[in-house]
Amino acid sequence: MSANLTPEYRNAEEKYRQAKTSEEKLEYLELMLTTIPKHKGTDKMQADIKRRIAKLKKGELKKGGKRQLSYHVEKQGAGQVILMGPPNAGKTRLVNTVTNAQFNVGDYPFTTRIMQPAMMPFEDIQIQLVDTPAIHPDYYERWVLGLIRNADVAILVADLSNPDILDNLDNLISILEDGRITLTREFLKEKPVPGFSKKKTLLAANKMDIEIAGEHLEILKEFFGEKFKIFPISCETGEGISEFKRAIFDNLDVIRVYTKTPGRKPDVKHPFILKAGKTVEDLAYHIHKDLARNMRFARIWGKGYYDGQPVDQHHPLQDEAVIEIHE
Ligand SMILES: Nc1nc2c(ncn2[C@@H]2O[C@H](COP(=O)(O)OP(=O)(O)O)[C@@H](O)[C@H]2O)c(=O)[nH]1
Ligand SMILES: [Mg+2]
Repeated sequence: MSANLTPEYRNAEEKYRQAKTSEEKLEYLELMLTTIPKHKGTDKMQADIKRRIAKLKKGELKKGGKRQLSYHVEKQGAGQVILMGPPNAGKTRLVNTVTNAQFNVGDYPFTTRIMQPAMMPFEDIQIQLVDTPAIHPDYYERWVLGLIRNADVAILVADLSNPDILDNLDNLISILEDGRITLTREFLKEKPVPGFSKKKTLLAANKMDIEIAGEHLEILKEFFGEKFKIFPISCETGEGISEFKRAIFDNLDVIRVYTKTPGRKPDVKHPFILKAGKTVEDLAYHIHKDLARNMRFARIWGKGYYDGQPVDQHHPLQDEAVIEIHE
């Protein structure tokens, strides 16, 4: 039976052949596994790829497990947001500015060598930011791509003081495209094709305090203004930072919902965090599945409602709504 291999698979296989480190080999083996057509004719090949993956992973573990093959940051808070960008754009300084982190910032490239998660307080919740090493055609860590695929939202940090700003972004975007990651302006509704990711991305145009910045911002808007929402900021002066924090929250597409019991004040300290578009019933289920089953109706407080307005279980929730569920 013919295997009918696709160009994507052949490309991954070619890259696997050229790969020098086990990390790279593993990455391409995994890509081969996701791109290989799944039918009887490729059963043997699939098994062979899996065997090679297992062998590689085992070999790495034997080395003492110090050198991790894949990196993962456990999600915390209302969502995980990854920062990415060329060297010296100010990724780390931006993380330090909006969180309590004090990661190393340097005026030389590749100061950041590992991923660094930190929590950003936003009003009454916390959002996780993940700082990463730079992505540059001459050098980047392949595992950063894995982190980007996993994050809820990405922030692309551009350096307005750098005359190569457009080239740097183009290079980064094409590195990600090679890694089957497409950056998008909005969340896309359709299901992604296996092996490919689309990542909602905000463009932070940093270093607005530098003299040439305004000029570069105009150029940036001209070339990338349609592709991304652009947020001009400065970590030096704080310009645009609070609007940017708000935008991070808004773009996570989550809502905060507070619950109350009849006759008591709402619990404003501990919002439930749900995906936008969820209903009263989803909230009830989140609290306890019996509650979802037994609820008769709910009362709602919030913008557009009169206090305690009754709503049924299918009612969609909005950010900062207060809900009282009646069994
Ligand atoms: N003038 C100015 N310098 C900045 C700003 N943000 C970062 N920098 C500087 O740019 C350099 C690189 O910053 P860093 O956060 O290490 O960049 P990273 O490589 O992207 O993580 C450091 O010297 C920072 O102090 C900013 O808004 N304005
Ligand atoms: Mg850094």
